[in-house]
Amino acid sequence: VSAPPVAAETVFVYVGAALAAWAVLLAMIGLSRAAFPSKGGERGVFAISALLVAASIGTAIGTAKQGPHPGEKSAAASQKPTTASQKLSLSADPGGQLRFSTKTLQAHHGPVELVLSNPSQLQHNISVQGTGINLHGPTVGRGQTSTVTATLKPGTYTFYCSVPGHREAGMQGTLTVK
Ligand SMILES: [Cu+2]
Repeated sequence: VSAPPVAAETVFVYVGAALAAWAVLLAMIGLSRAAFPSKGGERGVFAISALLVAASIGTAIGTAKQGPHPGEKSAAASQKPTTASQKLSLSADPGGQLRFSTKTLQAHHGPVELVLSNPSQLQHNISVQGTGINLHGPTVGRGQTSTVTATLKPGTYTFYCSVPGHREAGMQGTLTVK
């Protein structure tokens, strides 16, 4: 990549303006001097005209080839990691025990998605509690998933099942957010 797109567009404008000015100049000279162009000057006038037209086309192609501005592309790319949420997956005990597949989860601060798959015959959900929040995913039956999303600050949280009696019986764990 040679020149930045803005510079190429500016050059194109200048060349276009020069070409227009040249055409106007030729018309004025042609009107004021009946003999114009003289045999000696004819070749020079043609060469300058051809040069300006070629330069105009050349810069137009150069401008078109630039495509999207590099600045815009990198801005879009840098936005992605901040908007995408972290997905933490866990499951309920398939045999019907009141426990999750893990007692501990870790995440970086920011948007977090907790996804519980429930292979058990009991109804369960995934909930998260900590510094100022207590959120519940939907209570779901066998073969379904319960999801809860939250934007979490660094700290220690508890993930649990809010179906009565389940948390007390052991369906809970610690989510550490750094
Ligand atoms: Cu439960």
